[in-house]
Amino acid sequence: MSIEVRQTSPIEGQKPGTSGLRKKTRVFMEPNYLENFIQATFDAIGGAAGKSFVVGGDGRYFNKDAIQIILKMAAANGAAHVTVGQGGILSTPAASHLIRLGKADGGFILSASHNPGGIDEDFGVKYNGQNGGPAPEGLTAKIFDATLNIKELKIEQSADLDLEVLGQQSLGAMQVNVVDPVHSYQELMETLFDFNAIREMFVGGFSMRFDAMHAVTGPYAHAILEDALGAAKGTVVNGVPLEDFGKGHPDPNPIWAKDLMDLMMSDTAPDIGAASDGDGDRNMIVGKDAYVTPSDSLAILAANAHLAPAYAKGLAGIARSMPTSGASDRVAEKLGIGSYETPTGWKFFGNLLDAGKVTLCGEESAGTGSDHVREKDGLWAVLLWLNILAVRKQSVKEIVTDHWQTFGRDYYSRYDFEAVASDKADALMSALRGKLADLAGQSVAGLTVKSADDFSYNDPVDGSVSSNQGVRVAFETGARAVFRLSGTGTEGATLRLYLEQYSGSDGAIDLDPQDALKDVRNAAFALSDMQAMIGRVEPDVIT
Ligand code: VG1
Ligand code: CO
Repeated sequence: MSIEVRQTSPIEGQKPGTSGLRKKTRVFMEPNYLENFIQATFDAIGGAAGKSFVVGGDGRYFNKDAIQIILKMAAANGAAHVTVGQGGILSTPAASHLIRLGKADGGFILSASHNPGGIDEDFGVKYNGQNGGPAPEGLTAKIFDATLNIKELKIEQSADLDLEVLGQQSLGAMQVNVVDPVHSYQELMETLFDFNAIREMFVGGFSMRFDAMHAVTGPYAHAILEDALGAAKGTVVNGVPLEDFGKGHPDPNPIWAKDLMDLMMSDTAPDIGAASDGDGDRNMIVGKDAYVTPSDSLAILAANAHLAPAYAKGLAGIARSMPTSGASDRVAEKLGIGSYETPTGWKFFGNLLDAGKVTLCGEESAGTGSDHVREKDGLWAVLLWLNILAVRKQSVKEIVTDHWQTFGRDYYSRYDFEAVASDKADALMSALRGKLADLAGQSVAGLTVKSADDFSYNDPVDGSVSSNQGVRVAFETGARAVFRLSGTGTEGATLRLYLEQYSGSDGAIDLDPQDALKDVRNAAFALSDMQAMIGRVEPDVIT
């Protein structure tokens, strides 16, 4: 066994986005592309010598090869120990848990989440720190800086390890432990929720469909929902992780999980439908004839979390990303606890969770989680819903309606404009930014602007400031429009327009969301001059 010290040079564009570095798979497969980024990460954290890491991914194409490379580089850089999921599989929340459980120094999660997988699709890598959470902006900046200054990388010259065999192996002086990807995660879930109550509910005839979308949650859902909780065999569909996710788009929303949506809107709908994304950190919840928006789901989970053992003592506070609707703020206010608004991306919740300021966090993009790990967690959200349903003994629809009757309803929808030419998307955003200063008080398409700004976040824990996090425009009618560019795409720009309209508990709560959002949508199109700026107002995806 010998260590190769390979001369290399910087590769442009290795700047981590909202959630790690995401590129076309073929780009990651180019000589030294992945290697440079991994070495830069080791360099940015002050070296790997003597440290321990967790490595795993969502099983997409190139996952296993990438893991072998990372293991050999960790060994060559002097790491003491690496824990790997069997077959290279670890969901994002399970990886976060293993980092915390084993007190590792950090971990590499290989995933491009909900983006399609395959040699012609997307791949990604993300570094998480000691708390189990995504590297904060300060560290991703250091990693990027290191990619620009890299001169050499170190990699062990050895045969590939067998990642199918559980247990200890060695790679040079480094110990590698291959673990069952589900086991520790399942144990954690058992400490959080009342498995007996959920089991009884299934025994009583409660029915469910969980769509794993051919992605990483299949093994987790089989073990937890069917084997441990007694959901009927066949509850989990598309439950075997495939390298190309069955050529699908493993994004749990009404568009990409259409089969599940159709079932839930039909006469044969089970009591609850749920789905998760590529790496298992997102969730979709849908009742019989009742799709629950992620923003509402966060608010409803917050209002009912005390019904599950882990949260019986109440919540410390609730955090949501800026584009997420204000529904959870209303719950926090009623509970008399803090509410926080952070930029998009789970990395911004880490400090609040570590400082004990919040217990639950959520994003409009189908991400919900708590202080049990430092990532959003798809199955956790599903289990919390099941626990609440088991205690309240009501349907999903009844619980949602009751919530709206108590708190009012935040009509919500996100419009995604994909593959927009980057220069046009940038021009739209900068034109908008240029208008913000004088916008308050003006009328746009019949709505009066209450406030407008480019969101800037002051982290209350470490004092760091993150600016230019999205343009938000609030109207006197209780409506809000938010504009931002995606930081997870791999081609062109994706413009996201987030629309929201609050209707109080005495107002209408049963409108079609697209009708309820008509005025703010028109105002958003007018304000951004969208047709002229990008040549269209028809989004590719509406969620
Ligand atoms: C998107 C979502 C964001 C989420 C991020 C990572 O980012 O909007 O809420 O945290 O994806 O989720 P962006 O920059 O494209 O809007 V995942 O499940 O892709 O790790
Ligand atoms: Co994800």
